[in-house]
Amino acid sequence: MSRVITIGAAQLGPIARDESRSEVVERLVGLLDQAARAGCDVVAFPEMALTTFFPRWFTPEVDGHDHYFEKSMPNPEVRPLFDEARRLGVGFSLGYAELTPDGHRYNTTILVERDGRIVGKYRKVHIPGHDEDEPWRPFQHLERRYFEESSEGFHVWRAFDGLVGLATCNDRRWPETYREMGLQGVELILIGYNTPMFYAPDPGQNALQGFHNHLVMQAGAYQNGTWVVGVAKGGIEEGVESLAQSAIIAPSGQIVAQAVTTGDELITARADLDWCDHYKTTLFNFDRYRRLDQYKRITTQRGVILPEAREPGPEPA
Ligand code: CDV
Repeated sequence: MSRVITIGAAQLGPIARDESRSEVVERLVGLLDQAARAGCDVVAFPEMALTTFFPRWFTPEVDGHDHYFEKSMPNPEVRPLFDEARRLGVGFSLGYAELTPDGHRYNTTILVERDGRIVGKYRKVHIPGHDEDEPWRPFQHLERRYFEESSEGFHVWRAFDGLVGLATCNDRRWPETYREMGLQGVELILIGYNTPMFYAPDPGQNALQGFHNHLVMQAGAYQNGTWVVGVAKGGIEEGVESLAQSAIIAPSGQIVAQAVTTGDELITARADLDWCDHYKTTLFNFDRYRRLDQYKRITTQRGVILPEAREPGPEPA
């Protein structure tokens, strides 16, 4: 049986602070319709795809942005997207801010199958930024104020005739993200992101945003023999410019489709999930070549521990 599926990445342009959920969902439905016409089986939407990226503003109370959070999914405003997905037979991933009934806030992404069922939920593990107001910055990145770090880890689900995983924005920079899913046999990882072009702690990195974005996702794809989709909310949102350059990456690490605008744009690619095996059974045959006993620091040590300084002495023989 052929396991060739058509994947879409539905990049979004800015979402204004006062744009309603219904207006945004209309945009998402429009992209989903385009995806159906292009023959897509699954479409990835960005991180926090229903609202503006609110962690750029400080509120004295942590619940000050709760109106941007979803208390249930699908809720009545998002329902049209699920209905359209089921009608068209196109699945999707969708990022949003989640407020649980017991008061926890997560940066969440769900995976929805072609029949409109939620088959996977991932809560962001690597939460970047800071948790207090830092007025020296031109804008804030208060994800650590408004979201908890999830302790639920990385999952892979059987969906779309393959093995599908989710990750969110900053997760894509960490090799552990991909390897955790690689060790579950992942064949397709869907990643949404909001990446400001201006990085306040070290503006020297600004010019490299596009390079770093593709560098980490291409490496993650190749080193784990998996398809990777990176999908942006790009453009200038409430005065803050964010990276676009959404991309679909093959298990070889090659980019096979890339967005050319910074606004709402669908890109697609035909993806042979069996192509993953070329890498999973050769260079990255984990079972044959990984050296577990040599990697202990990876799960037992968080920060860097430098080797002890030594007095200069004779060279080792
Ligand atoms: N939304 C994000 O996770 N953004 C981070 C920024 C703050 C560096 C990212 O890794 O793109």
